[in-house]
Amino acid sequence: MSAPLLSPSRRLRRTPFSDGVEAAGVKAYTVYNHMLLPTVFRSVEEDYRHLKEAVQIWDVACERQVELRGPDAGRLMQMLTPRDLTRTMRGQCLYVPIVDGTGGMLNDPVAVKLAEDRWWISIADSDLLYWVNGVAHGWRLDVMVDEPDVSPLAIQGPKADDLMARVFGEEVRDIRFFRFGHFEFQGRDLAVARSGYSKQGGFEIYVEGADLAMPLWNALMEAGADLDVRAGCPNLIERVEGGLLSYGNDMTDDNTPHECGLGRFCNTASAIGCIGRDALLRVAKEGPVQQIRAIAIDGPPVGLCDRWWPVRAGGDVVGRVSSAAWSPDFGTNVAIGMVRMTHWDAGTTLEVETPDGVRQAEVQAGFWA
Ligand code: THG
Repeated sequence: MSAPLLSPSRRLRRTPFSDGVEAAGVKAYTVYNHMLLPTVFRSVEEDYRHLKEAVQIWDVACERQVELRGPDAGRLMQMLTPRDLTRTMRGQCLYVPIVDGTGGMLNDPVAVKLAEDRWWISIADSDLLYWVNGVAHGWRLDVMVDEPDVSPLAIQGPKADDLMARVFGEEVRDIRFFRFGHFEFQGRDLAVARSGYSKQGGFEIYVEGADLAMPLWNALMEAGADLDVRAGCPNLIERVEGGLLSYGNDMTDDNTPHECGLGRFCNTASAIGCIGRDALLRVAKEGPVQQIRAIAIDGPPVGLCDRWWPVRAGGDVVGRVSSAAWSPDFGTNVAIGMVRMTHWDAGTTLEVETPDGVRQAEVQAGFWA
């Protein structure tokens, strides 16, 4: 049986790169921020191998930007996150948990500080714009909040530096991790950051203006022909190996940043103004009772995880698996799950209820890559 198709419509937004993605033979999409996000080009395993060996161009326009502009932009940004932003400089990107009044995760975006009075929040898959607008209005802040015409294009893989240098000049090699600089393409200024949703290294170009999208896509494809550049996309296997979390899959607004293992991105005590601060300070005293773990699942390749798979010990449910894939490089099924404190130590044996049967599994000391 073949999987049903998704019916296209205006509500399911195409991206400024969709023509290029389709010319490159995209085989499957998912929906992210009401927009198309490619998930497969050749096969998930072929795409994975190529990502680790060469360089890929990813249409991640679905990482929409929530722009904050105005005198209260910085104040608003700090209200949204328990990460202390006081020492953040223009030109920096920051991975920031966004929490509600109960300390529940609303999103886990990359915040981009363009100027003292101008930020982009490069969001994961949730309608964060409404929350941010609500906060701005509720507190009568002097700030404009909207979604500008900005579409990120990621260049990922070990040959990303070589490809980018050909299009933007040798100076791109000097961009540090999670920093960005301004680079020119066809006379227009673009923010180019060293970041991206893989552990293979690379860049993200914040393409301002949909009219620039296909010219840039084509320029990169032409410049990288001899580097075996291909269209690619965030790769399930590679991101699970690397422990990159997916909002809506691995965590929801029922989870605190600490449960998600994002405590290292929180400075709750000094994040004065953060809306969830009091709630997080209260739960921080006790510590989380469940937390994200890397889990190895025994046996042959598992199928796609499109619902939480119960995790048991003895007969008791002690957690859930939220993302899983067969890893060719590690020779096991790699997975991300939420596990109760009583069973979260490395080496603990678990049973995972997958759709094709119960599998033995083991809590890992850390992610694979
Ligand atoms: N880039 C941009 N926007 C994004 C993503 C991105 N929006 C959606 C989604 N991805 C948000 N989620 C993440 C998750 C992980 C990381 C970035 C965004 C990430 N984490 C690194 C890690 O965990 O190793 C580094 C974090 C750090 O050290 O600061 O990169 O990918 N623009």
